[in-house]
Amino acid sequence: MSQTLLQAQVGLVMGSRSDWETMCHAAAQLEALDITFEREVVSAHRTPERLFEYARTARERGLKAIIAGAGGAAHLPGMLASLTPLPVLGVPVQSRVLNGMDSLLSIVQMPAGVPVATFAIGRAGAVNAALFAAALLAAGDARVREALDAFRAAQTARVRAHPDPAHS
Ligand code: RP5
Repeated sequence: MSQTLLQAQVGLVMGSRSDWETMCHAAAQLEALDITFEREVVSAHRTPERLFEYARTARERGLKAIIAGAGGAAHLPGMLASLTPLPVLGVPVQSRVLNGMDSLLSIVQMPAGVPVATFAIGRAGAVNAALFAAALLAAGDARVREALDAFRAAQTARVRAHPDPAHS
């Protein structure tokens, strides 16, 4: 279980509780790789001071990367990136009205100098953000590197074992 009292390696934040339906997939992927993380709601608009506090203390608290999911006017990842030197991985949550295109464009169109690594809208983006965070950690952590290699090998083996799409 990676949501733990152990030192968190990754911060997993989202703009609203309603984003959990998407961001739980990032949490599940981090857990599968045995990467420790902390998770919480931090809203750029509803709790701006909490956002500042979270971002400004993130590095000294030992985080190595932050995965931030938000929908609509999705300013959370960009604001975090403006306040911390840590890598920020943005996940556009699929919004009800504009299907997540608003989230995607809000997150991806950062000005030069303040990068946010932006992923696909919805579940795929959440899973891939977790895998990308793992790849960042793997550079300096052999345990994560092995977990990531094992994940890749198992994924490939599953496809090879079940090539017929009509039969499991
Ligand atoms: C954003 O507004 C959140 O990230 C969420 O995706 C969206 C809607 O939030 P709720 O109204 O569901 O709380 O800040």
